[in-house]
Amino acid sequence: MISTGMYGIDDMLGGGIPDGSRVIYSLDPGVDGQLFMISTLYEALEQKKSCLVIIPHTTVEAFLHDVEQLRGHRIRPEEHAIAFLDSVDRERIQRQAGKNGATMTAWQDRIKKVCAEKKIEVLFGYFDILYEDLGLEKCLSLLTPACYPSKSTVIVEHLNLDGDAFLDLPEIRRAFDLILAIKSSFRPLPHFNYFTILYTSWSTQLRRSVPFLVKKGHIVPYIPKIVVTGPPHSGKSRFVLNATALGVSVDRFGSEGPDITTAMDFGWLHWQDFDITLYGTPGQPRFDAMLPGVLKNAMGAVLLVDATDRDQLSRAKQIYKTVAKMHLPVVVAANKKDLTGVMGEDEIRKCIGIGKDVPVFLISALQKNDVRDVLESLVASITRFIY
Ligand SMILES: Nc1nc2c(ncn2[C@@H]2O[C@H](COP(=O)(O)OP(=O)(O)OP(=O)(O)O)[C@@H](O)[C@H]2O)c(=O)[nH]1
Ligand SMILES: [Mg+2]
Repeated sequence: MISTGMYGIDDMLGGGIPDGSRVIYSLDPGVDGQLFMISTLYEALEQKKSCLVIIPHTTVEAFLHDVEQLRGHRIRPEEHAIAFLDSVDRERIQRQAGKNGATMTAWQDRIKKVCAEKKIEVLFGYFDILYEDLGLEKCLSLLTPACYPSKSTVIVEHLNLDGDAFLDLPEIRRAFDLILAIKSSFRPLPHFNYFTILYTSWSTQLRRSVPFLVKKGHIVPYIPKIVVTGPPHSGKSRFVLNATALGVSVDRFGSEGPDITTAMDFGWLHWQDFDITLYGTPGQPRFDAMLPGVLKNAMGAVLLVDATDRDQLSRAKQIYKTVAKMHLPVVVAANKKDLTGVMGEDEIRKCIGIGKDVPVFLISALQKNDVRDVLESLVASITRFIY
């Protein structure tokens, strides 16, 4: 198993990339995705694997310079088991092959030779320029075990100018064990980048899509906004505080009672390699006009209801309708399960009109584990959402 170098992604893949797999990191034009391949390369070197990097578009020195710019520190070839085939090799291969169309065989021979001499375990290929030289079909044949020891892992970065149709081609599905597409979208946030695990040959999991940020040379899965909403006194502030490492609540002690939220609750958490920001809304009806604005650009919502308070259910229903209109992943948390007079899930579902596909959790917002269960479910829905 080799790590992608991005631990959140390893988790989604069931621990990493199985040895001997063929992987494609497909980048949409303009998307900031070069760090995916680079992160995996750094990780493989860190694990002391012997690596071959095929960079027919550039020289070794230029490649090392670019990688240093992206990652923040330099790969020192003398300290690692790393070999290169670069633009100088490409010229040499083209010269040797001449005009008799033997370029593909020349590439195969060259890769085979380096793999054997250096006992290559992981092969990293930047093949875009070779499509022009060889065409797609021949390029894919460079990925077959005829070229390298069958236990080696092969990872290819590809600039995808042909859209999803290319990744759905049967020959692409056959050629790779993992297809990871790196894309950008304007929904729900302007200019956000995300990656999608489109296909893995070793599991039948649903496709997952995860927004990410680039932070200090690393890919960080990122959920910029989850909204926690619900009727007054349902436990929103408590939920946000117990979910997060760092949270603030703008409350006041008013004539309406203690701890009434009069602005927002904010919380930040780093969890399962995700950076997540939570926004808790104030529950008083006079803040209702805020809700659609707060939900704008949210990636998911938690609706908290006090499971002991029947009088608040019509209010919860109203809020649920507003949330449902946004077509966001949503989870309902029926709170205060530790108190007496708790309603059952069926009754809550019926009174609020909760859709079948929306999970309902019976929780206590005072229990951190309960709060994390709700978030885990919501994050899973968010990553399965098609942008
Ligand atoms: N027993 C019990 N009390 C809870 C639970 N969750 C919240 N509370 C209490 O319920 C009260 C309201 O909780 P908050 O988190 O302030 O509720 P809120 O939804 O933020 O309230 P507003 O901001 O005013 O709408 C507080 O006294 C909490 O301590 C729970 O699971 N069990
Ligand atoms: Mg509050």
